[in-house]
Amino acid sequence: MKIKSVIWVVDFCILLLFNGIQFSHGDDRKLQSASSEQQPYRTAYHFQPPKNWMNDPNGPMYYKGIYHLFYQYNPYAAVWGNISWAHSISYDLVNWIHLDHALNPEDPSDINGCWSGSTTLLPGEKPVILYTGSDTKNQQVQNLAVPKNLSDPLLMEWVKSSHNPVMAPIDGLDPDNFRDPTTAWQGPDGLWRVLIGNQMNGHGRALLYRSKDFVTWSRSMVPLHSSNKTGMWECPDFYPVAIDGKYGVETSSMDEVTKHVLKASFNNHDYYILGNYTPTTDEFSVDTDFMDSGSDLRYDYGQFYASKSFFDSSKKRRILWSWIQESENATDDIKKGWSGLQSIPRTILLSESGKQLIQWPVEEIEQLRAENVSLQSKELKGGSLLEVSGITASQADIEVSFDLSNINEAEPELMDPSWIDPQILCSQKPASFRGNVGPFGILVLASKDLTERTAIFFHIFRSHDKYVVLMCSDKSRSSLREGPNKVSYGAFIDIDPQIEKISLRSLIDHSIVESFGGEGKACITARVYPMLAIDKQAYLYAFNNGKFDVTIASLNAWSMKKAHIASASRRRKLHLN
Ligand SMILES: *[C@@H]1O[C@H](CO)[C@@H](O)[C@H](O)[C@H]1NC(C)=O
Ligand SMILES: *[C@@H]1O[C@H](CO)[C@@H](O)[C@H](O)[C@H]1NC(C)=O
Ligand SMILES: *[C@@H]1O[C@H](CO)[C@@H](O)[C@H](O)[C@H]1NC(C)=O
Ligand SMILES: *[C@@H]1O[C@H](CO)[C@@H](O)[C@H](O)[C@H]1NC(C)=O
Ligand SMILES: CC(=O)N[C@H]1CO[C@H](CO)[C@@H](O)[C@@H]1O
Repeated sequence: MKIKSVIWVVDFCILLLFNGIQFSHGDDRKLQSASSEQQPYRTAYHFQPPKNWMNDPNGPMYYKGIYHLFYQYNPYAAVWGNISWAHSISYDLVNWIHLDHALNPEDPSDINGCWSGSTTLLPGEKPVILYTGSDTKNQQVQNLAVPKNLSDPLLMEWVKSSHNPVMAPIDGLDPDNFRDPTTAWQGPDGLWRVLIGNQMNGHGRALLYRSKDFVTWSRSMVPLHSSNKTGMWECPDFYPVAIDGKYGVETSSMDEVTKHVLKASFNNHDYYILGNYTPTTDEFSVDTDFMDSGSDLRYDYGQFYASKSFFDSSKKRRILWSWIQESENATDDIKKGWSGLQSIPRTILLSESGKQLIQWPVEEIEQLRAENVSLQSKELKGGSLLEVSGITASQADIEVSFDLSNINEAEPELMDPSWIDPQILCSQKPASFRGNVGPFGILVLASKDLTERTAIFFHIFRSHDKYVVLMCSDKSRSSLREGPNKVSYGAFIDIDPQIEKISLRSLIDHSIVESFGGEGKACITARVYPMLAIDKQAYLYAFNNGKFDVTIASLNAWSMKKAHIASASRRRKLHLN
């Protein structure tokens, strides 16, 4: 008798064992095996799907030992459309496995798209998703979904509620501007609260809904907050931060030693304000409001939008994810077959001053650090350039700090920084500008001949009896190509250079440079598309274009290894006689 042997063949040869499920590098490997000449802009340690369009991060959470990230995804093309919730999991926020989609647009309440939303962990560790659906009439509604099998830590399958939609644009709400539910929090009366982004008469507001059971929701007559000075608020986020600044705080925690952060996405940026929230009355009294003169608090002053935070109970920290859009056009995206990255996840804390947030890449990313170079107390003469060699400059993590002994020579021309747009100042005084104390900093993704380079630098000005620290990310010379957007970004950093070192950390990954100035007080993310400065042809320099000398107090730079980002393999069954 012939025995039919059954063997399992996995699509590709690299296997990871993950809770007994087999995964392969599938599409990723195909893309990577395409030469880097064809894919010079794919990243090595940022989160991205194997192909196609990705935008907002959705519903990040930590559940039974696993980090989950969902995100807005088009399964069919590298442009926005047919939006589904893609789903990936990780043990360490660095290495990821792509699973099947959690939500697809196939029901009346989301047939035109499963748009952004959040997860909430209900008591007994029961996760639920609230998300925006675009319904049969293209109206925005809010929907509920729950895991099919709570014992599955991967939460592979989700079931949409038969009560959907659970919130509809009734009573005069604009059905085109009613979206992006936050993670819910529970008040002292036991009711759940959630915010929905909305606009009224062209202005942004965060609607407040309450529910006992997550299914029946009623809208508070008063929004949690609104503003006359902005348009529509997308992707609101609302969470407590500890005043002692050491740990993250769970979203429902009503500890009184917190402030609350309200974030809203508008004008292509993620703006936030700080204030005091009173859970018994749902009043939110803000310290300084959105667009108030003299205040411009943004998570990031570069390319960074539609972010979302979550509380990581395993390490008691709050983590922020964000969509990092391309700075090329759709034709370029279609050609490369993909569009969009996620930022390196960042921890968020309140600064000691209580006036702003501090962000820093999650510590796990440091496991990718490989060879390093290190410099201490190195003088950078006015007008000098120093090559930093010995690492892979296209895929690197750099930490540098500067001492300024000539600070009193800073140009005295700056008036009140609250009336000056730092972004304009950075384009008026780019890296090539000859100042006094600055510009000094680093040139990344630079070609050997320096015709291509992205400069991240500081420039110190004197303003009355104080010093003002300007941080710039100058893309004006980032590529010889004509197409990509090359605006410069800028921010003022709230530090006193007389007593504090000027520090910078930059994460460089082929087409992205994420920079953290003043130990996370000002962050600037830039997307760049060099033609020459790719892979081994990328160089790193420190520079000082000011007239006065500065000192590199210390510089540590590491090559970064590639993260493992794999797809769940579809196993094929072969029958052999
Ligand atoms: C639920 O998930 C657990 C853990 O993966 C699995 O053992 C169990 O068979 C699943 N139950 C169903 C009904 O699929
Ligand atoms: C909006 O502006 C009007 C005056 O134009 C003011 O009375 C009102 O309080 C403002 N509302 C908010 C929320 O700022
Ligand atoms: C740099 O690498 C050397 C080994 O080559 C190691 O001893 C040293 O600790 C590393 N320095 C840093 C700052 O990681
Ligand atoms: C997109 O940019 C490329 C250069 O990168 C240019 O050749 C093309 O004409 C642009 N397409 C559109 C539609 O703007
Ligand atoms: C494959 C697929 O379903 N594509 C659809 C994506 O959405 C557009 C409309 O936005 C449809 O025309 C496509 O058929």
